[in-house]
Amino acid sequence: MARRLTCPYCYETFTAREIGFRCNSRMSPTQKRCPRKRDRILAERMGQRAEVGPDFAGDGRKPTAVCPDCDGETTYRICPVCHSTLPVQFGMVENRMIAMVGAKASGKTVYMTVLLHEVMHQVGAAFGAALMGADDATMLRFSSDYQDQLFRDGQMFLGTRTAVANDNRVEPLVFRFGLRRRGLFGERPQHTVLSFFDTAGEDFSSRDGMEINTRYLANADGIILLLDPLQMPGARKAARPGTALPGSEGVDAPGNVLSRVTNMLLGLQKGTPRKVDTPIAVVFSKLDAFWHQLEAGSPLRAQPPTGNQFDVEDSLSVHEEVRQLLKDWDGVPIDQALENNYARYRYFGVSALGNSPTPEARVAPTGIQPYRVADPLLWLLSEFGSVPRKVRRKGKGRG
Ligand SMILES: Nc1nc2c(ncn2[C@@H]2O[C@H](COP(=O)(O)OP(=O)(O)OP(=O)(O)O)[C@@H](O)[C@H]2O)c(=O)[nH]1
Ligand SMILES: [Mg+2]
Ligand SMILES: [Zn+2]
Ligand SMILES: [Zn+2]
Repeated sequence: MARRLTCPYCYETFTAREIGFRCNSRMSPTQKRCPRKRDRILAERMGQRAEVGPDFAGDGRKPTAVCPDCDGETTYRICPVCHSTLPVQFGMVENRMIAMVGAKASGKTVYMTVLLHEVMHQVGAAFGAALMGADDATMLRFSSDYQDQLFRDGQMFLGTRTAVANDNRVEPLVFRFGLRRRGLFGERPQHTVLSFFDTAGEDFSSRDGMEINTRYLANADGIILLLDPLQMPGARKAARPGTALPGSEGVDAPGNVLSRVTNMLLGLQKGTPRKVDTPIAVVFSKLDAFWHQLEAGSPLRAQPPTGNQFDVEDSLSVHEEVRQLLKDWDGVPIDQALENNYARYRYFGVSALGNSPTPEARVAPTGIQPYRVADPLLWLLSEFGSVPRKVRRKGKGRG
């Protein structure tokens, strides 16, 4: 059976052959030009109403095709299901979908924004990596809806619109992650297409919302589950005085979100029940509210190692430290649920902002000081084999 590819925009799957084409609507060698018009499927599935060239079928395994109407050659390849233009080299480079899930107000949107910003700047530079939007819409949307609001205007986000309220759509941000890797033939860039989608917390507490998210989760290659310690009764009381606490009305306990996601993933399995194989990064957010409680030698107070590899030993010590914290936070059931149901999980502790926002929902005057935000992504990339691992001690278990 031909390998199935997943569209980074709609998460539907298809074979390379089924990939379609879109005419570029330019003057062709035979002096014809296809008019642009609205693409009904693109409008319905992705909410995009711009006028575009006509779509046509061709052999999607090839990088180009000739338009039957105008004889012009096009390089625009489109998803056969949602008609989004696929990233350059789609099907030829790694394509990884990363789903971000978590309860309402757990910090998903803030975290995603800071994570992508960091990888585009500091982390990317240290890693010899580049991250760029795979398409104009992603670039525009990432800067105007996310980056500017937080980094330029210093404003927190309103709750993310639920998929149900958004015409049953989820709109992923699609990036190309390029890493210079030294190989046999000198340095050559290795590209991975990364698709991130940020859900609304409410989507995990309603059946309809859950259904829409099922396809996305089922086809995700990695999951980032954000858990907010400030929403855990055992931790809330230990938060630094003055921390902005999330309201508890309508908020799902972190353990409940995990159960819903787990039940859904297990429900998709056919045959003998086994553990979920999708790697899941279990990320505790807003760590800045707990630093005062951690011992001076805690790996969650240390600066993460730098370098251009994923540091396995450091990651495992953070993992163990979080597991210990879970005991104080009445989070042992979370640990058991992960151990029983997931073949690959890893704990992380991050602070996207480095400080509590002001009561006016603005970035603190000290600015945004991200802590360990890239760790979960680097772990996932190392699980995919897209980022090299650094193992210091022998026999220290799997990375
Ligand atoms: N102390 C602290 N608070 C944070 C941090 N990140 C987010 N918050 C707080 O958490 C609130 C919610 O963050 P969002 O990222 O909007 O949460 P969300 O998970 O996207 O919420 P929904 O879209 O409603 O599901 C923010 O307005 C901040 O008050 C952090 O790193 N530290
Ligand atoms: Mg949000
Ligand atoms: Zn044409
Ligand atoms: Zn698609």
